[in-house]
Amino acid sequence: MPETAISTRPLRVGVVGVGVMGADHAERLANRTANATLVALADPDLARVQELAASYSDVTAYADPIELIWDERVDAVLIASPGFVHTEQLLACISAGKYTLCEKPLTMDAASSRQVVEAERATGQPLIQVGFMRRFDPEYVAIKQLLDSGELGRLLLLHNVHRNKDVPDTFRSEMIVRDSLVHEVDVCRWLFGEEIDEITVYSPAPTSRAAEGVLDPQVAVFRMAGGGMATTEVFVKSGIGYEVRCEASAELGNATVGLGHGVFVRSNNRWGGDVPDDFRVRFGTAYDHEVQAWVDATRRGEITGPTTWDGLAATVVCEAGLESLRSGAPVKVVLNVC
Ligand code: ISE
Repeated sequence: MPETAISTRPLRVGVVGVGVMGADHAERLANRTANATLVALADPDLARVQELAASYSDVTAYADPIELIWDERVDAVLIASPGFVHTEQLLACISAGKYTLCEKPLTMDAASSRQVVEAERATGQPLIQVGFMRRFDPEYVAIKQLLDSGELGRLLLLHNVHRNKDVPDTFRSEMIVRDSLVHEVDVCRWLFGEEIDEITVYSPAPTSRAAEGVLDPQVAVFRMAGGGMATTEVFVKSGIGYEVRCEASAELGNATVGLGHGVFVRSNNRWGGDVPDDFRVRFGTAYDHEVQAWVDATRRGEITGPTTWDGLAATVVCEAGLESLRSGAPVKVVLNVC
């Protein structure tokens, strides 16, 4: 067990990346996570990281994430930097023997995800959890338990909806696959309990609000290894709000999650209610549970959430999805055991 696994005092966590999610996780660790203390923040934007660090007590600000990772005061690392710097940072965490919670995607492509899985395996110890927070959302946990109980019989189909209200014009077609659809890749593997065998990504005529050249919305179809299927609409400039739903069709019935947030009013033949603005609101409880579960498991010297293998599997599916998005044809997913 790495020396950083501790159970007698609060876990001292360093957060890498202080964008939207990094700042959100820093606040969660500082104020709402039992048995954890925020001790360091790192971001190449030194002014921003210093300003955020100064809003907490005794938090060191680093411009270089690698320095934070090797800081002896840091027991464990939460990576919330952009995906394209994850490989270097994850490899540093593995070398330093630090337990890590890494926001998705694990890395940008299958080759680098494999590199991370192999480096972690060489230590003989799982160290990294991937931030697929839907697995910690009470509604998703409930549908998982219902499906696993067998009450609805065999799962046949999943229909997912993943809508963002808006994204900057820099959010390109590839990011819709790698940063957004990747969540439903994990949900489908998790709920079916099997791998994805084939992916097709369709792109209907884009919304007029889409930036030049961006294919938004997209519809992905997965064929599961056991013969089931899943559809996912991802629409990042939907203009509605943050809507994430999952509907499961099983042999003896149907179950849906994602409708129960806020107050849905029905009156005078009309219905309506609030739609949360973004994922921090909709999945706030899931993030709290995810970070708490990671802190608790790390203090026991364990990884209990989605592993690097789950991260690698999602990267491989997304890579095939990008090929399908370009060609319009189904692409076989080849997930060789490494
Ligand atoms: C973002 O990175 C997330 O992870 C959100 O959950 C997702 O809805 C959004 O589309 C991504 O950009």
